Amino acid sequence: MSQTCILIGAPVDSGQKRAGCLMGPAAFRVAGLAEALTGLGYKVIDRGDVVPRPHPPMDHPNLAVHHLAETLGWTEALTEVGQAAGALGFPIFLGGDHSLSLGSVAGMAARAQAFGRPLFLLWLDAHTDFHTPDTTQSGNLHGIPVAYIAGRTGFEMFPPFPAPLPGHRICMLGIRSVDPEEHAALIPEEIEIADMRVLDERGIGAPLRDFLDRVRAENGMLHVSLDVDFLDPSIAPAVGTTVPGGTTFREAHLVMELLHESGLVTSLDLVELNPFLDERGRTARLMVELVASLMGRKVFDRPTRQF
Ligand code: 6HN
Ligand code: MN
Ligand code: MN
Ligand code: MN
Repeated sequence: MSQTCILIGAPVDSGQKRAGCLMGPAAFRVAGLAEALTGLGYKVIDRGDVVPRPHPPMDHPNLAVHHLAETLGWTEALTEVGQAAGALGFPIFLGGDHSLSLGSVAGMAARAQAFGRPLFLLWLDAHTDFHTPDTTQSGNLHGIPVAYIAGRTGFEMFPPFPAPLPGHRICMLGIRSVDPEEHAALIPEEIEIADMRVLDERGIGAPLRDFLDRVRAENGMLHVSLDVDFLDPSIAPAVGTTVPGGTTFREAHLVMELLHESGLVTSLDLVELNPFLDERGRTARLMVELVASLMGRKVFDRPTRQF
């Protein structure tokens, strides 16, 4: 892992209808993200909040779609900022709702392409976010980023995604809410979906280790996108799209610890935190603790082979 972390504030709120995610970057800062990383020995550069590119208003044949122009403006700006930051260190995108991943992952894909390495994606979420602008019923564009990343058609108004990811380079953990249109589109895909049933049966470590083996075998770069609703609402209430039956405190930390030990992670999104819905900052603080685990905090420093 790179020794410099670059914090990129992405106060995106246009991908859904419940205002508040725009306060996310500030909440992560107040919860001590930079201090946690510095405490682990990293150099931290906070480049402040990104400003979306101005974009002319745009309609979509699917009349449910809203804030398309704003989403395009964010996508363009975050792609550019992400790619530039990725040349300097380990980018951490502070969301903002999940539509920010349209830009963050595009930037990381462009960086991986420049390095001549394949990009892999770990999607930690209750949802698959596999709609296109044509299939979304809610019209909320935080529900579309994985389809863009995987190269589905229906994104002609967006910048072409740099080197779309084939399904075998995408793994989803924590899934428990899939719309019928997403389900139909996912069936023929090779995307690995470890939904909650799989995690109940196999535990969370096994599918993750399998995926990490594949990343390693191809010398891949790994982007992790962490949606607050990956976590059970009882421990992480500050999100507009809670779904019961999410991952526990320890399951989430184990994911982060395994990711750290793999040494494969090269960028991170923290998304969907809505501080307006939080209880005294507990969700923001939990997210910061999870980042600390991902970046190397552990109770005992024992060799991996002991497990
Ligand atoms: N997220 N599938 C639902 C929709 O409205 O399209 C929920 C999307 C949730 C988005 O997890 O970032
Ligand atoms: Mn444009
Ligand atoms: Mn999501
Ligand atoms: Mn979600």
